[in-house]
Amino acid sequence: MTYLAKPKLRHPHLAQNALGYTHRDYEGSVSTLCAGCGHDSISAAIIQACFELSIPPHRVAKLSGIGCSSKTPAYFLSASHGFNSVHGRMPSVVTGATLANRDLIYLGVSGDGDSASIGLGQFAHCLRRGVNMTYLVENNGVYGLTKGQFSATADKGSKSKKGAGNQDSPIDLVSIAILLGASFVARSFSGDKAQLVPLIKAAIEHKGAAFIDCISPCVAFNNHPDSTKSYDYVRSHNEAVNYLDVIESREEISAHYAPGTLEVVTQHDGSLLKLRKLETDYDATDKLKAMTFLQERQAAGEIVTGLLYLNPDPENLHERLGTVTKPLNTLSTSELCPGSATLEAVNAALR
Ligand SMILES: Cc1ncc(C[n+]2csc(CCOP(=O)(O)OP(=O)(O)O)c2C)c(N)n1
Ligand code: SF4
Ligand SMILES: [Mg+2]
Repeated sequence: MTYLAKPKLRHPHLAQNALGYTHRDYEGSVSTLCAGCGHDSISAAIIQACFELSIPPHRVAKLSGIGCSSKTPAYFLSASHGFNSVHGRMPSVVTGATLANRDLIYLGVSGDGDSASIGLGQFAHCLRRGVNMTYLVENNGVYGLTKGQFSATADKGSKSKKGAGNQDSPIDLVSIAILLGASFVARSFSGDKAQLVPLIKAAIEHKGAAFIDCISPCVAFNNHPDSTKSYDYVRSHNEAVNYLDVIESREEISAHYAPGTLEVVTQHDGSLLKLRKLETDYDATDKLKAMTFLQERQAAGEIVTGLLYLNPDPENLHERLGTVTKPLNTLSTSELCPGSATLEAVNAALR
């Protein structure tokens, strides 16, 4: 992968987080994507979210597939673990990694081609199994890296840059994610950092399968007025169901949030999500209503953004499988090999 290293120079008075790290400590190499690509804005939001959460970069594992979107982990968190897998196969690699080491924070970055076309099966099984991760799709409706063919999220009738019309029905990843059992499902827009950063923070804090579909215009192949993935279209058809802020569990809830205007949802790990409701009275914890609402707004040509569904008490893959609580590489020889008596008991149970 081509990449340009960033100069080490930094302003001496950059803001520091609780760990004493600056923004620069969460950056990666210089992006080689097209100027104006939505994916770069998403990388910036990931950097901001990790900085604000004061995450030690070495505790993060960032994994991806193949595509312009899947190249982006090179452009953030250079001190984190990284794995650039095969096209559409990021979910199975994350599943294996999380089973081997449950203590890392897993961030899967994918594209609409990577997850809705070749990797649809992998996407489905990862979410239905409740893999504890943040799964982020940078959705531009095209295969950007291979020069703009329609992906499975492109709308029926939408036109390619060369004028060809798409005949197939689109796949709506957020609807599928809710249906499959993801316990945190959100949609956002790369150009809306104020909404995207808190959503990424909340997804990272969530202890289950958290999915974010982020509309991310491809300025090279899909940013014309007829495309629902263009900057202009999303800006004029965006209906935000809620504005989200994350209150980390180690901080007190500040008093300046007026009572009655907010809904605070407590997650399983004690972290709190603060939802500012609009007049639609949207309830993110009601799965059936979330699905109906999505279908209704979609039929009206609107793109609903915000936290669309949340199970505040999620169960993840480790709980379902009853795995050991320690990362596998920290298990001692006696834990790995409990002795002949235990082996004999296991064998006897199988006879
Ligand atoms: C198995 C396999 N099939 C096809 C390709 C060719 N290929 C590379 S990237 C890509 C599509 C990427 O689209 P998307 O995931 O939407 O990412 P984007 O570039 O739009 O961000 C394709 C088809 C490949 N690398 N491997
Ligand atoms: S081709 Fe599209 S998706 Fe790829 S870097 Fe350029 S603008 Fe971004
Ligand atoms: Mg794409």
